[in-house]
Amino acid sequence: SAGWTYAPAPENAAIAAVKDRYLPFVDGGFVEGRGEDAETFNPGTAEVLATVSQSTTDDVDTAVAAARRAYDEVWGPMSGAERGRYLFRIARGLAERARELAVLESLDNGKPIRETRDFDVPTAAQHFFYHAGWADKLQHLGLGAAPRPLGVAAQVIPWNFPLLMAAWKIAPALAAGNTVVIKPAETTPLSVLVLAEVIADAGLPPGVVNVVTGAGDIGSALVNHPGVDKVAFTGSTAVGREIQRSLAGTGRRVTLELGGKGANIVFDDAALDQAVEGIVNGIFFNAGQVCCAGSRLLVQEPVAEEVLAKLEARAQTLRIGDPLDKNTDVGAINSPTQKAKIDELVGSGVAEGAQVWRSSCPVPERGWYVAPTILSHTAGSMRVVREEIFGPVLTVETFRTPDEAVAKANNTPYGLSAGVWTEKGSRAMAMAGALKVGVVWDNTFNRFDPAASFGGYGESGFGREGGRAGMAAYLEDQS
Ligand code: TXE
Repeated sequence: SAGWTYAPAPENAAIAAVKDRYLPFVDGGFVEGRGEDAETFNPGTAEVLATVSQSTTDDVDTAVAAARRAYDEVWGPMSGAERGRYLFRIARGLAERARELAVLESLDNGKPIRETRDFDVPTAAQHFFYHAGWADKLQHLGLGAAPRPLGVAAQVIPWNFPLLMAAWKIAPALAAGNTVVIKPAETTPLSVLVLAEVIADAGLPPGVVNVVTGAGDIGSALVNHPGVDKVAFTGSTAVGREIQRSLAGTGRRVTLELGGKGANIVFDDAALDQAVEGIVNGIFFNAGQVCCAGSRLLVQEPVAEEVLAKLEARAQTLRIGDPLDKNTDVGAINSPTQKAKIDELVGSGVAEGAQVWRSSCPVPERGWYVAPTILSHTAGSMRVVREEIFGPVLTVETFRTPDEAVAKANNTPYGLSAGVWTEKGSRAMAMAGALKVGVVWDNTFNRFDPAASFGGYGESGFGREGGRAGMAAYLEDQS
């Protein structure tokens, strides 16, 4: 989509992309963490992929101090134009290492190489290109003084889009003049540590970006560190709530991007084959491990049977398996914990009376896989309809009127995304106005642009990433 071209990968590309051991990146260098090493796994095979040196809370102190010094002495005072040049270099560095990063991301996360190659990596690069363009524009936005950076940003990201979430967090922070300490998820640290190499190669001053490794305890130490001015978190609603509670009264700025339970709403006048493609993409992209996944299908009664039949036929054609195989449509689930959560929720749906359709495509014996699953005859009270499953599992409900569709779509504590499928533009706009979500797709799904803001209502969190609203999250205004 960004115009990259990809040469065929060499035979040993997978091996070449992975080192045996990775180190945290602090104050401009890759340094041993003071904790005990941890392993990261290849979800496609359940085998150990690499060893990662782990940060401790002392390492968090060191990283925050480095970020503070870099902010005070170099990055904060630097002109926007100069910061923009660094961001362009990072973007180009990502594009140059795109194939290696795509392979590494597939190996560490389990998602298909087609997705990492065509989506995750180019979209991450686009994000840096886009924000590079903001850096020098900020000085001329209004009448008053230029908006100011906040200082040191603590950023904690999840495992479902490791590289892309790092780009979403780091690019606007740097463009605005903040420095960063970021912690990737413990199951997917590798691509973010390669991004640190790209950042080092781009010549960024030491301390501007720091990557600490570790699990939730290190995430907690980072976001609660007194030397931090701004916290940005993407992850579970439970941890988001905990962060909000622990930061209450500190005056520190927080944005939270949490879970979702997106509705994909199909009206009877929709182009049904196109809608089916969108539904498939909405829930089986990244095996449904997507906060804005279209995990609830709401389909208008007259076409419900037809849509379900088409959907099952289409889902049956999806190839499940080796994430590195270019023909794979649905890869592995990131961790055995996540797979267990998905299996448990599907079981609860069955126990509560839902009807289950599951793809009969063979699933590899090793690794953590879940075949595409569709639960119909569901009710709004069932756990599978209420809770975020975060897997390749779609629930199906029907509706008669647009009002009923809105009521059902909004009947969730979340509010991140929705899709509306209709040939009537006026209806699409009216629906968008009535849906309490941060993003509505019309006759498409899961489309992203760095210029468009992304974020949610209610238990999906608050604050936006991307676009002008995303920049505002890293700036303080003065008149
Ligand atoms: O999330 P966690 P988990 C949802 C999804 C998934 C569920 C659980 O439904 O099944 O959450 O996933 C760090 N202070 N989403 O358990 O624990 C952690 O190390 C600070 C939706 O993996 O929230 C990791 O880096 N940080 C979501 C990150 O938080 C803490 C994406 C996310 O892990 C911490 C991921 C603490 N106390 C899961 N505890 C989305 N919005 O897309 C953990 N972490």
